[in-house]
Amino acid sequence: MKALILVDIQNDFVPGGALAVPEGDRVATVANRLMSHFDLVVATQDWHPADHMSFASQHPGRDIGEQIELNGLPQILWPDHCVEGTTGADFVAGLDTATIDHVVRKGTDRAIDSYSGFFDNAHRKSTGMADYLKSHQVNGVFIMGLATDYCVKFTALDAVDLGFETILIEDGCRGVNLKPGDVVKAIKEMQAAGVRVKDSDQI
Ligand code: VGL
Ligand code: ZN
Repeated sequence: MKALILVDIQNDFVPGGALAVPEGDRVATVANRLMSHFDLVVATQDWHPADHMSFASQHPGRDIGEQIELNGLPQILWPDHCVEGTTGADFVAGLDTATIDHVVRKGTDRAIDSYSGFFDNAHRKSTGMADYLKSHQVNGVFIMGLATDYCVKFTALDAVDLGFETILIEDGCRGVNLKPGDVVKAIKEMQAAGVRVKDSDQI
């Protein structure tokens, strides 16, 4: 069984949103085109409480984009984004949500970020995604969405670690590029870990 994992295709990550990823609005079309080719479609949502500790607003004197240490882990400070229940956290309007079989919400614990759709950044708590996929006999996952250099990357790395055959759909992703070259670096890191990279027209 093959699953399509749609990572964080939410209003705050597309132009006009709080943490806009350049061209982030392009990926919904790719997702809509691919969904019907899969046995199972799972979507993640970044879903933070309003006082999430990854928000620069929770650290007076600190700026967006700065790296701090948060409970022993490196943490980049972000603008307030994907606050639970807000429009910014909703799937983008153009995404065919009726075709999504299961939604996984992550980043719900104030004290720890969760880039991966499988685990928090300390790998302490699982989101239930792996169990869900395994209970549906999924052995291969195709991953796309936002952002290539954060949530897509860590979701793909965990998927490989968990033993799934993992394919990144490169044209279905866009990245933040906080530092120039971050997206290219992220793709190389994924490949080195065993992720295969394809474009959506090869699927
Ligand atoms: C993401 C930064 C903060 C992502 C989520 O979806 O890639 N990036 N929260
Ligand atoms: Zn977030």
